[in-house]
This record gives sequence, structure tokens and C-alpha cells, in this order.
Amino acid sequence: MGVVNLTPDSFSGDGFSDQVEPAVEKAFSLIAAGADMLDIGAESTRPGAAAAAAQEEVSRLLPVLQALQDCGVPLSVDTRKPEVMAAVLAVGADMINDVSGFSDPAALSAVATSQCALCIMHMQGEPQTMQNNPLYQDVVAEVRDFLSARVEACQKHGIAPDRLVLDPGFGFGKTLEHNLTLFRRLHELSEDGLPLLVGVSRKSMLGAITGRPVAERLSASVAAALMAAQRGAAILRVHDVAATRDALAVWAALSEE
Ligand code: HH2
Repeated sequence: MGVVNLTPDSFSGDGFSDQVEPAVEKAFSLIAAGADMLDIGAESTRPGAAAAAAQEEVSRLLPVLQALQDCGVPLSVDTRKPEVMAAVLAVGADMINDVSGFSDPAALSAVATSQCALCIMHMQGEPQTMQNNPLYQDVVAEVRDFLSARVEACQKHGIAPDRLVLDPGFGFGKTLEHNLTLFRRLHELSEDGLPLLVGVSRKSMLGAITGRPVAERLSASVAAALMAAQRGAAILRVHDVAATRDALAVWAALSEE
């Protein structure tokens, strides 16, 4: 899954705010590099980011989604707002990726009547303050319990489990130690057989491990993506598609009998 950020303030430094053409070009370059799907977001959720208004998100997203309608890969939209979900589903979005796990009471109703896929992510707190002092008794159990509860809520809304993807939410209300524990025990999160999405690309946990700034985390991101795939992740959310593809191709070739 290649990331396209339509934001002025994404942590990864690759956002295109209000610039439709470069964003669409970026999307096509990710597809050419081997992305099987795209995740398009119009609100930064980096720690401390200010929330974007729903109308602002919609006006950033719609022209890009329309330009990508025949791009040949499924389009996921990264949003927490039911109004935005409804607007992007009306122009054919294939998946809604909600970093709050569809916690807004109206969010599941917004997606229930469509056939879209849902990515349910765990986050402790809100982007504005989530990294202030994240606390868990048992991070794996709490993330797993949250995800199970959201799967159950989906079922109550008539959303079939085969539409669901789960994500522990690396860096979202988690210390380095929490992130490392979740990554090492990733297999414990896919217990009910639902596919897992992992997004660690360029994140600060990789900066903490390598001591490198965000612009120099390519090798670390590829290494982490590869390990996530080896631990069963079905979808890798990455900024650097070509490099990740190469690593996966080498792994696949060298693993064959
Ligand atoms: N990470 C980011 C945003 N959305 N969605 C899912 N499901 N999983 C993630 O790990 C995830 C996500 C943060 O990355 P990015 O979009 O590059 O940054 P920003 O939120 O600052 O735009």
C-alpha cells in the first residue's frame, strides 16, 4: 500500500496540499513502482497535528480520487470523519482506513451500506496529545481487546468480517517500548484470522533505533516492512514502494525451495 498524503504537515515530509496534479503524479508513480493499492489521506495524524475540517478534507480528496478512478488499483482513504467517509464512498473509494478504529458513533453507519473494506486501527488518545504519556498494563492484550471489540461492533452494523483489516497502529499513543512489544508479538494480533496492516514506514520508532532523521529512514523502513511481512502482515503501508517491493521480491525468491 503506497501512501499519498494531501496534507501540508505530514511527518514524512511528502505531503501535497491543494496540488492535485503532483499528487496524482505521485499516485501513478507509486503504482508504477509496484503498489497494489494506495492510501490517500488529507489530514495529518502525526503526534501534535491539528485536526483538519471535514470540508477541507473532502475538497482535497475528491479531485484526486476522481483523477484516479481508472488507475487500476484499489483506493483507500485515510479519514476519521463520517462525513468524509460518505463523500469519498460516493466517488468510489474501495477502503476506509480510520486511525481511530471507527470510534465516532456515526462512522460505522457511514460505511455499513457500501461494500467498502475497512481498516480498523488502534490509537490511544488523539493525535494532538497521544504521545504525551501513553500508558498500558499490557499493550498487546489491550490492543487486541480493542480490535476485537471493534470487529464485534462491525458485526452489529451488518459489516461482514471479510471486509475487515486490523492494524495495531504503530506510533499512535505508544512509546518505543510499546511499539517494539507489539511488533515482536504481531502474530498474537491476527488471532481471529483477519488480515493485518502494518505501517511503520519512516516512523519515529525507526528514528529511535537508528538515530536517523525522517529523510534518512529508507533502509530502516524496508527492514521493518520485510520483518512485518515475515510475521504475517498482509498489507504494508509504505512511502517507499519500489525499495519495499525489491526487498519482498528478494525474500520470496530466496525463500523458495
Ligand atoms: N500511519 C499514518 C497514517 N495513517 N493508517 C494506518 N492504518 N496505519 C498507520 O500506521 C498509519 C495510518 C502516519 O503516516 P503518514 O500518513 O505518512 O503521516 P501523517 O499522518 O503525518 O500524514
